[in-house]
Amino acid sequence: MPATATSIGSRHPQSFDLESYLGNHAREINRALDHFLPRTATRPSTIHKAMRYSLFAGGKRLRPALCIAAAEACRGVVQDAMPLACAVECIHTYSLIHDDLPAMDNDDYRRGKLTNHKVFGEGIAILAGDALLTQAFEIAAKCRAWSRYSHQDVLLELAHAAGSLQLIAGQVADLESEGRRVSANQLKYIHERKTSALLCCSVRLGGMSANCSPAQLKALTDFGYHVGLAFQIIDDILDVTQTSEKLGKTAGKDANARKATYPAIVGLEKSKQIARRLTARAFKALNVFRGRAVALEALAAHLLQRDR
Ligand code: GRG
Repeated sequence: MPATATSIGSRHPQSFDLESYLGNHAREINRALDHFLPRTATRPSTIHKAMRYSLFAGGKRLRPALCIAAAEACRGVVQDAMPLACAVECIHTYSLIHDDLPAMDNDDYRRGKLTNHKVFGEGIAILAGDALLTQAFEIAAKCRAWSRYSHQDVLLELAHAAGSLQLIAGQVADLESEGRRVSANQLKYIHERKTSALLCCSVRLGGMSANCSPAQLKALTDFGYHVGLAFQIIDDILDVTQTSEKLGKTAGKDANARKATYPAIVGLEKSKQIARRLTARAFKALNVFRGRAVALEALAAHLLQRDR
């Protein structure tokens, strides 16, 4: 059943067919990614096969969809947002490949398929992640610039989200917290960086691709931050409530690795409550768009209600 923007109390009565929206955009995103990446036959073929293996393994494309939806809320066009949407997906896929490595989360399945290192070996998997991260900056460097936002702004945005103060910081804190007692505040620190930073970056870049106003950028930042936190809490809930088949990755890993999660610290019901509260905060941030952010609303509702 398509999620509707009305289902979590949207102010806009019209229903929004998110399933078609995500399906149509996923096809466009896949076409654009295919265009940006070197062909598998390009030497050295192994690395391009490995990069494409994980990139086209069936990811939900939520970050690029958020990027495009943010551009639309700011009256932008898909074509301008697309390179940045693809850059974010490349960074996301790199982080998953590296996260699955034996030295990190050591997982055999991702996106319903064997993980990159299981197919290509650890060395190539590390390099495929490195190459996708680099590819993201190449794609972003080739995009157009806008009167309010230069290439430098766009590149800094990506570097900040992926760097040692955000994505990497979250992963470091996550690794160091394994098997330890972690407070709710420390967990929030991890979620802000490991998950929220890239989601926030996705919507900010979408806004920038539409030459958004400073007030719109601020609203998108607020939206992305809260949706990102809710997203990770739901991910942790799914890890304990869903099967590996449904998730396309090994379920129950957090508990087995004695990982800090909201369900482990505050319980399932309270975790759901917190995710709902964060999503409501994200909704509130969209007020400035005066009804033009329907896709962002539907996406936030969907992320809260998703089952995989
Ligand atoms: C830099 C190695 C490194 C890691 C950074 C992103 C990350 C930290 C680790 C990956 C695993 C993880 C729990 C990430 C948090 C964000 C998250 C829940 C990712 C899964 O995102 P989905 O559900 O995945 O959008 P698909 O496969 O659909 O794209």
